[in-house]
Amino acid sequence: MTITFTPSHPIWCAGCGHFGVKNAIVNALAAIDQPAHDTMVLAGIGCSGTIQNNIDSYGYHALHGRVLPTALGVKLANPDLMVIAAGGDGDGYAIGAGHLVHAFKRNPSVVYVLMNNGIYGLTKGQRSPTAEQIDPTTERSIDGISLGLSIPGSSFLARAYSGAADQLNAVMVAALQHAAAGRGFAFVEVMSPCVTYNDTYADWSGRVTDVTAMEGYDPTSRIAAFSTVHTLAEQGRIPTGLIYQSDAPSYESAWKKEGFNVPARIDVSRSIHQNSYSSIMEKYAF
Ligand SMILES: Cc1ncc(C[n+]2csc(CCOP(=O)(O)OP(=O)(O)O)c2C)c(N)n1
Ligand code: SF4
Ligand SMILES: [Mg+2]
Repeated sequence: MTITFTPSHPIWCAGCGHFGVKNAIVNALAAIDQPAHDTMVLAGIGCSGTIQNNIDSYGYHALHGRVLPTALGVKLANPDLMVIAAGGDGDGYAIGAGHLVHAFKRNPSVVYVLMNNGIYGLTKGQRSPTAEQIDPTTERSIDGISLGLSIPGSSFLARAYSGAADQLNAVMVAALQHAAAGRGFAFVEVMSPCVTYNDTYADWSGRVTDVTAMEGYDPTSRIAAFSTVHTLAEQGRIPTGLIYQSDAPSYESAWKKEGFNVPARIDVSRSIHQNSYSSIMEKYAF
């Protein structure tokens, strides 16, 4: 198999958290032996939105906030692909928030990696929906994990931190395995500091708390996950790890039941359509 796309080098500032995210995706693809020619990475607009250029796979740069519907379209067209959507907190929690809600609800087997740096990095540091760190008195931050937990269809909710590579790698492998097994939407929020406009490494390093290391933590209990996430948040902690995983039915399992004809498997050879093509041409011929 000839791979026609050569990944380019990232263009991020030295120290940007997005490097860790890119490495984790590359490592996880290798860990599960995922072939590049069966992998599609799509990204939104932002510094985070250039990540698909740096991964050995097919790639697509979606409109700002529209990476999830585009990724869902790819999965719908060819469910055999590993589809990874990626983007920033602006892309996913502001302009794209409506799509995120419905992705949780539909539960397609797509991995979504949201790089949270609390700002719009690409456009030079405006506050994003998670900008609590900039001015805690004005606005409170959106919590994507709680949002996911509040929607019954959600099946995989995890958070990791670019400054903790081992945990990030483990979470990413689990997310890819969840999607590869057709278990539904694998949401990974990565706390990914922007060293240029909102350097949160020191703050976050002291606050991240791995729930999977907590004695008796049960990631299959939605109620326990809600309780733990909010208890930790009230203590000023940032809950990380595989927070929730369920067996909610995936979007594709519904198509399979209905006998949905997957576009990628439809025979589009000219001969199949020759009769209808000829009759249309006859209609318009002078
Ligand atoms: C429709 C539309 N509105 C606004 C913009 C301007 N814009 C470009 S990137 C961006 C936000 C980027 O922030 P984020 O998604 O958090 O990514 P980061 O750069 O922080 O990784 C915005 C608002 C745009 N490109 N398109
Ligand atoms: S501006 Fe911030 S988010 Fe963008 S590449 Fe630089 S450090 Fe990363
Ligand atoms: Mg951002």
